[in-house]
Amino acid sequence: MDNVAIARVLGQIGDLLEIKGENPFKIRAYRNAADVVGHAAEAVHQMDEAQLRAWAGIGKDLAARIVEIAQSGDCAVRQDLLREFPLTLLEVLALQGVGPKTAGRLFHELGIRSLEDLEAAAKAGRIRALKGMGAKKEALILQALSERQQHAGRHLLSEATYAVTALIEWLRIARPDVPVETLGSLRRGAETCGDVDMLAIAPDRSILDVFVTFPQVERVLGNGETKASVLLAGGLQADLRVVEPQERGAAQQYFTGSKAHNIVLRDRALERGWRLNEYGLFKADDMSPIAGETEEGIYEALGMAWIPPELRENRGEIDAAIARHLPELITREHLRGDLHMHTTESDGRDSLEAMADAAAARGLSYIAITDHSRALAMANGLDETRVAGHAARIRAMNGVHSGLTLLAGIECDILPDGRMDLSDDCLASLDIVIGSVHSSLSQTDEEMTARLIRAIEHPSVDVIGHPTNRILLRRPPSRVHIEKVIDAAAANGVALEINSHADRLDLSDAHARLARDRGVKLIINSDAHATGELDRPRWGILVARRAWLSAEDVLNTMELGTFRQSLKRSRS
Ligand code: DGT
Ligand code: CA
Ligand code: CA
Ligand code: ZN
Repeated sequence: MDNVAIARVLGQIGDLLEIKGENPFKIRAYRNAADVVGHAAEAVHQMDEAQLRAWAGIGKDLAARIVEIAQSGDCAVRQDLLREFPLTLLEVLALQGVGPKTAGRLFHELGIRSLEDLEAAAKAGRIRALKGMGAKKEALILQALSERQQHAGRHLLSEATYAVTALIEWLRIARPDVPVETLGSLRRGAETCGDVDMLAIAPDRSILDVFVTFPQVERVLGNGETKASVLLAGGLQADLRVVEPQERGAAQQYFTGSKAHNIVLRDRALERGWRLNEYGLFKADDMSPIAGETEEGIYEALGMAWIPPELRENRGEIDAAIARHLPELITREHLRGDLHMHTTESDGRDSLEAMADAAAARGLSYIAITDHSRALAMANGLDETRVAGHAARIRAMNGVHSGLTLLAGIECDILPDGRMDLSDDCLASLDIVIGSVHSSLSQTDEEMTARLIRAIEHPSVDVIGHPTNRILLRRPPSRVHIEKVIDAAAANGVALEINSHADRLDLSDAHARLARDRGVKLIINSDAHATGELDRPRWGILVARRAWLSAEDVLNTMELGTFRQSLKRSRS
């Protein structure tokens, strides 16, 4: 089991203990263990109890539990708890506005075991009858249920990727001779995915039997001659198809999609008297094969260049491929800097020194430390005095790592009326300023648009962070007239962020493409709150590629000198 999967089981135990009303220290111990394991750089399944006990907060018992989970996928403590509470109660707990106390009461007092039970009870008005709940709470639960319904069955790109990485590793260990790859929305880098489509290239179906025995399989949905389907822990469905080498390209092309892209290609084949399907490209009259072993062969036969998967959405890529004018897409290797990260000075988990070490280890040539400003009191945001001290410490770190430059920055709150949370002098004294909205998210679109434009017009704001504030599958983007914001950014030389936090991916691919088309530069940032999160730009890069961006569209691909000259503060 990989660290994320082990952390999920530990987190579930913490949740179940809390529903049960167990000792808070015990609950906290499991939550802490989930956090530590989930963020660990080492593969926990390769560690023994003694090594685990060296970690803060992991005692003898907990270390034994973790080893048990890593080896078997489960542990006796969790099984005991599941005899008391159904696993589906955790879905009730995960609902916006339902804490462990509420979940426990719903279970004990109303016999609610699942989301279905909860919906029935809320609709029948039985929740308001509980002491201290009321009609308002009941309405909130119904609203949370309907929001959940809209996202039902979709998963974050990052979560699906972690699950599939572990699954592919499982297959590789058992059958190193069989190539396995991921297709569908995951290969296209889409921000969420419905199910995972996988392909194995093999002469027979035997790998399917390895696939269905993956320890994180919760239920086998089917295991046939050429395809098997499973439901993984966390509710993600994965399909594995087996094809022979001569069909590989056709299967890759077909199951990568998107459906809209495939339909246009299929029509192009039909116009030529050909057939295109998951087995190959054929002449319609005698079904003799034209292409199918490679994707390139299929695209070339249809008169166009091979198209990167991220572009396959029928948004102009087919005409561009025919004209041989596809963009040279940005890659991870182009990124030289990361301009948005937090330290223990505000709400980060790691120190300034640790963040700099980690950035240097990743080969970055410049970073900006951008802790929160005072309006985010919850995050221990900085006032002007603390900003000055912190900036001095950041700048004093220059020279510690040869090849890494640290910029003193801030992620300054944009107040509800569009003013900045820190004084003009303070902001002007820094190397880079990100302006971000973190409060009053439910403003009207007039208010939010005016608020962002006022920030964009501030002389010291260089970047707008996570411009729409969406949380994927949880919170819709704020209401904002995005084209007006983009045009204001273009007019003022302000860059817009692609925030790589897998829950955010904000700007979205469509908005980032629009911004580029209107002359705005983008910056791909990690928004890391811990050293491990400096790897997040892998998700932001996918957004940028889906937005058709090249390296020159993204400021932090530039050398430090050019980068700094491109910021608004040095242009005016
Ligand atoms: P998802 O799973 O909702 O995130 O999105 P996809 O794109 O992975 O869609 P999925 O899993 O339903 O199917 C995988 C690919 O298979 C899809 O992108 C294109 C291809 N495909 C599926 N159904 C059809 C179809 O009816 N016609 C054509 N031409 N292609 C299809
Ligand atoms: Ca899929
Ligand atoms: Ca599928
Ligand atoms: Zn932020």
